[in-house]
Amino acid sequence: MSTTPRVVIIGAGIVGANLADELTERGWDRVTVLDQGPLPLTGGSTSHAPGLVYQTGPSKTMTAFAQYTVEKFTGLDADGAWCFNRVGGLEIATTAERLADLHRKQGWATSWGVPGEVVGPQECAKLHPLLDPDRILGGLHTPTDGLAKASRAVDALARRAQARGARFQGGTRVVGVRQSGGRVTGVETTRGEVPADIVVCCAGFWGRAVGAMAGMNLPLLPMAHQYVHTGPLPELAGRNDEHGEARMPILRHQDRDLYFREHVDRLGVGSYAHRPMPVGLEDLPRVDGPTEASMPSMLPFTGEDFAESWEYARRLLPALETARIEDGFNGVFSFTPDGGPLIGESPETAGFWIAEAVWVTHSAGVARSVAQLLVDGRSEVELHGCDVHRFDEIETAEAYVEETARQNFIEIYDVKHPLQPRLSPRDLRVSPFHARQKELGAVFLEAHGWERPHWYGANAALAKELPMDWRPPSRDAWSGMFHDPSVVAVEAWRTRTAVALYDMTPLKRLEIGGPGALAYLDGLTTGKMDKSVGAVTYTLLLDAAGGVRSDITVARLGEQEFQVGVNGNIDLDYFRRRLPGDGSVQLRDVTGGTCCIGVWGPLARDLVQPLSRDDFSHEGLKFFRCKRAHIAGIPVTAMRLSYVGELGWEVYTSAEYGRRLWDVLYEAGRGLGVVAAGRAAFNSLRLEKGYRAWGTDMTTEHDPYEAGVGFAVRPDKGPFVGRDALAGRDESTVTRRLTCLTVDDGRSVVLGSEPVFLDGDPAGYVTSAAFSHTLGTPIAYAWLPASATPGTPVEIKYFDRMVRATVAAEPLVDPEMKRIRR
Ligand code: FAD
Ligand code: THG
Repeated sequence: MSTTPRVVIIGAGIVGANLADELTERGWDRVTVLDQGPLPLTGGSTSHAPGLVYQTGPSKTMTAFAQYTVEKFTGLDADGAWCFNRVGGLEIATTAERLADLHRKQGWATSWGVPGEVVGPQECAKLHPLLDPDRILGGLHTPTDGLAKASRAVDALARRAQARGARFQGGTRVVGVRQSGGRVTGVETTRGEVPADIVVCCAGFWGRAVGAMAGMNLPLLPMAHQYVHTGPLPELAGRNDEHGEARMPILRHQDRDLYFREHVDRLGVGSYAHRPMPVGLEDLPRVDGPTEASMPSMLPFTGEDFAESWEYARRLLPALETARIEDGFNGVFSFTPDGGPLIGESPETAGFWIAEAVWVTHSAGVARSVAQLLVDGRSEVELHGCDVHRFDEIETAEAYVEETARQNFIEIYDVKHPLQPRLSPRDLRVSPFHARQKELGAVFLEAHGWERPHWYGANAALAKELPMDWRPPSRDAWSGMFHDPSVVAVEAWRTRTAVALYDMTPLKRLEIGGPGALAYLDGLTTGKMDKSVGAVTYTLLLDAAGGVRSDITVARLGEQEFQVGVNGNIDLDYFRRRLPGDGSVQLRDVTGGTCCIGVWGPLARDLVQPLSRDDFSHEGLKFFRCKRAHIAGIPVTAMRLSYVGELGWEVYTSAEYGRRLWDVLYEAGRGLGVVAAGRAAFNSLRLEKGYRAWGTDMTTEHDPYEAGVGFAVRPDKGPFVGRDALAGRDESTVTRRLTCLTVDDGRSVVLGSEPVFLDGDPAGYVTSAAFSHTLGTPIAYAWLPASATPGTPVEIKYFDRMVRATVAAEPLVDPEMKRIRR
């Protein structure tokens, strides 16, 4: 009798079937897959998915998911019939902007290990003979992309899982989730109760309803998307047999939001060009027995929404001029606020998991990661961009989800700049300094609903005062978007030579207190926590394999009172679910009720000390110490640290004093040359100083020694999560490293995710990059083999151009810490 946990999977679509396969492969054989629809064609999104698999995207993780889907489905068949047909992928450009973007995408492909090359119009037409080469400028050809036969793969996966002991049961709707003492115990269904130790919701676009049964508020919106089949095309006659279905690459025409595939002698055409069409679950067609032409996830075709797309399709593919649309439908699937999937465990009901908003493309990869999370406690592919807990509460509100998901639909194929802000909804969360920031002409970008000044227009007036060696070179249009080089130069210059105010309010901070707090923090972090009151510690959260889950700061404000600066809601969720059951530790997110100004620069002390009777001298408040104090009568907590690498403090106060604190500092700073400074300068300065940004520079895929934060690990302090996994590793054993680069020509700024070449071969990728105003040259950090030591020449591929760079010793600015510790 097996003793592995009893798992119920809700939903037998491509995600549920893959998960049953992955779990049973790992020896978990007590798996029951329930679906409200009949098997194997349940009537969910998978039942009608045309199955185009394009692997490459901006996200390394999503690309890795897709790569695994291709690999797995290539080795899968149902009675000899294929589950993956490697016809290749082709994305064509009809505008210069798109062609440039395909080069950028080719860079991602290289960074993440997908073969691909940008080819000319003639080559495109050779690959896809229906294309008229005169109507296109070129294309990105990715030979390992292709078609997944999703419904057949479900069948094949289900059979394989069943052979290993899994049970699949159709016609069974889950209507409730059972729990006891905060743990899931089973599900209620239309055919009775099914006990379970673990329940995984793979209910596709029904996910919001199923999640709600366990108290989860999933940020997911079902929307319709149009797909049609043409009638038979003479040009395709005799090309494909029924079995093979297709030979030409799957085709994308993103300038018109269209994609194409062959269905034997017909074409299928999908469009994202139409208006967003959110779907209420109550509006789904009621179908008794789903067929390929009629199922709950297929709404009636609204031809008028497709009319324009059809015209553009005909313009691209002349063969369509004599063709007609034979049938079409409005198919339903899931959208989220940032387009990513939703993976994770309920915060309230332990053992209730979700794997939602997943495309066929990523399905096997997501399922493998979920299986690894359940069986091993850790996914080999890092998941922070997929974690359901990455959203703050405001981002899960229904109105927010509806608006942002609609916008994602509209922008799905747009050329998107990495800094491009959403236009709406905005002004959801503002710091107490917001009115002042607006007066100073702040240009705001948004993150998790927060308005964050990127730079301040008012500082443009100081550009003429910039010393010659601080004047930045001009930039190419792309790297210069959402940027103002000379204003950012002013803000960086004043930070390094005078003093600047940075709004640090959006940085999430937690209050952790109680008799058990010290031991609790000690067990979860890599650093020594039992320091004197007033100590601040830069420390890491690791996973069980020693991967970096986060880097945080822990300030000991009292014997049993800590303020913890974290990287986002994932950290809050992590701390919350590890609270001891005995109530000895309390945890509170105090971000919204408080605010923070980073007061940084060589004149920071000249600014703050005259405003306070408390001692802000080097001796009175040393580096990485904190204390409660008053500034101009305002009660504050001052922490002596600086992510930009200058003398100064993070000054915290409660929200109602924020504006006064800002005004007092700004007024008193006038004679010292104070400026308000934004995130653009901030990012450049922190990179010069070598400070890592978690999620961008390092994730759970990296250990602290590789990431260059090994100094924060104290293996001798006693047990903590991840310690044993690091045994025997240190800086000298690493085979890859987060590496600092300077750009040779002094002017080519890259943005991140570009591939880096060593001796002519792709060897890694850029994480963060910026123009270093202090050095007067662009800089970047990149993951590279450890053999790339300082002085090694490398090349960064930026669009279609090779940018020469050199590995540098880091940090580039103030390695001796003279600026900070004085
Ligand atoms: P589903 O396949 O919907 O499975 C969820 C299952 O859960 C359903 O079978 C449902 O019956 C069951 N269920 C729900 N609630 C309950 C309950 N309470 N009790 C029991 N069972 C329940 N993706 C690609 O990668 N490439 C493409 O080319 C592509 N093209 C698409 C074209 C169209 C027109 C559409 C609409 C989608 C397309 N997609 C594509 C997206 C893709 O189809 C979906 O993302 C994917 O199929 C979702 O799989 P799933 O297993 O999560 O959901
Ligand atoms: N401020 C606070 N908390 C934070 C951040 C912050 N938590 C999340 C994130 N940012 C953490 N990142 C860093 C990175 C580097 C430093 C601080 C926070 C830093 N490092 C010193 C160094 O490497 O020189 C540490 C020196 C030491 O350990 O003594 O300052 O911005 N509150």
